[in-house]
Amino acid sequence: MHVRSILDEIITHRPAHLTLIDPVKQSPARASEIAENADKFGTDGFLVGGSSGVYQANLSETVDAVKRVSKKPVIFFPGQDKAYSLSFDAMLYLSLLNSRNVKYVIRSQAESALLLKKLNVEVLSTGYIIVSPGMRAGDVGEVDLIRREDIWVANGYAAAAEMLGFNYLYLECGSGSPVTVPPEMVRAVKKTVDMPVIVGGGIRTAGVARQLIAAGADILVTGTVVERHEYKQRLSEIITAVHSA
Ligand code: 1GP
Repeated sequence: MHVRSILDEIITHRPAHLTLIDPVKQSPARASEIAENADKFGTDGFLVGGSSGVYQANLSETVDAVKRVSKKPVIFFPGQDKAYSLSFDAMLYLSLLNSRNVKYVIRSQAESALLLKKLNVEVLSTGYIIVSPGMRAGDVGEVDLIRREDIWVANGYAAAAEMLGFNYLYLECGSGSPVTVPPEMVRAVKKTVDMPVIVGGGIRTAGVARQLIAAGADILVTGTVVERHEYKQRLSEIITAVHSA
């Protein structure tokens, strides 16, 4: 499976939805159940990973649990921990552009690049920028958060990401955030760059998903929604809103 072609083909027709499953947040059995339902509701793929607490065992068991119930792409979402599974279809190859720590910008990528190349892992090269409040991703990534009103700063990072040749731009405001990336920031960034824009953090309702899609987001990521006991209706409404935009 060539994940970039699959995603890019989808987003030439309509926006896409990815379901984020953090291995720390539930058992593999529960991850399987979530993935099965998300697949049924029409999600376009899965991101598996989290900021911290991800180890070889919980990561591999969660990827395998998702793979057992869905044929859609399963993509690694790396955090600060060193763990990987060969069952992934691709890896979100993130450079955290507004980190103060060069480790998250390029150094840890340089440490793993030769191995990933040798293993022929498909990487989705992604400029990752974190907007306030940033939550745990902002803390762990030692980020100089982009303030919500600083649209021109976001635009600068976006233009730099495009000129540096990243395939995707990811605007994040942190898992569990009470707010999303401001739609006006997404709109401004989409006017500046001609590249797919992924938006995540704080998306909990179909209405909010619709606003971000109307602003031009190509791919929305939701995670916290599926960590709730009663997630099915919410998830299905969000996916329908993304697809019917
Ligand atoms: C992925 O951090 C997001 O970009 C997920 O955020 O958990 O708030 O949906 P939520």
